[in-house]
Amino acid sequence: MRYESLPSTNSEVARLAVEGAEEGLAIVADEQTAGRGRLRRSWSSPKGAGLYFSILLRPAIAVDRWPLITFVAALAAGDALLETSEVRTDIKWPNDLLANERKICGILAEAIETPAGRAVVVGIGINLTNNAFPQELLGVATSVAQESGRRPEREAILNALLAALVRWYSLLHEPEGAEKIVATWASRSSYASERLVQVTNGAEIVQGITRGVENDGALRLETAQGLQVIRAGDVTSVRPAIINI
Ligand code: BT5
Repeated sequence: MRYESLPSTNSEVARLAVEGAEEGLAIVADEQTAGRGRLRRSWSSPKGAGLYFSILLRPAIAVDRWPLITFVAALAAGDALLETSEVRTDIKWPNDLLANERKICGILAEAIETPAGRAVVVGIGINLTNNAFPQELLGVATSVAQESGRRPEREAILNALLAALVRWYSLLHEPEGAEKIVATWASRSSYASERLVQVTNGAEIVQGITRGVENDGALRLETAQGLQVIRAGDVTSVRPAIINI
């Protein structure tokens, strides 16, 4: 379903899911007036400047594997950008796609209760142009137009995204699928291992070196206090301190 404008495609899919919509219901909007990120943050969604997309999933896998749905979305969006626009992306745990270290795509997976059981709404926002970035995003965000040097082809990106989502989501339901998804995800993420990072989760801040991901998508972090398994938070890269002698 396509809309010119919606507050948030995730909210609309969630509303229809509660009314009984089936798995695969997908919504695209030209603009969002209240696009959301994680933790009540906002997702800048000006008209025509991005692909704002959400899909309803009713996964038939153990709930402890549901965090991998974010990985499925990141792999699918990465495929779509490479196949259609020759834009290579890096993945920052858990859900950001970066091109040249700037955010080109954000993913928001939300679990919801519906009469037909628990479901997930997966929202994907891909920046197509830089045209309407607000001031605060200028240094941290990028777009398909900027990275490819070409006019972004929204329909081609959407079609490739849908096809890639079907591929990776089907794999998630196969034996060994989760392991393959985690391995591919790690091979596409410069943050997955040997990276000095800071993880912020509310008031809690830890620093450490990343040591891969668990089979449910949690990040292993080697800190001064030992190995920690991180399930939520924001990761930022830390440059090793240069010590003057
Ligand atoms: C995300 O959250 O990155 C998830 C974004 C999901 C957006 C999609 S669009 C379709 C669907 N419908 C919705 O309402 N949402 C989904 P998070 O990791 O919390 O990052 C949010 C932060 O990214 C903000 O606080 C800003 O710093 C930054 N940001 C906001 N808009 C951006 C943009 N267009 N491009 C790059 N960075 C942005």
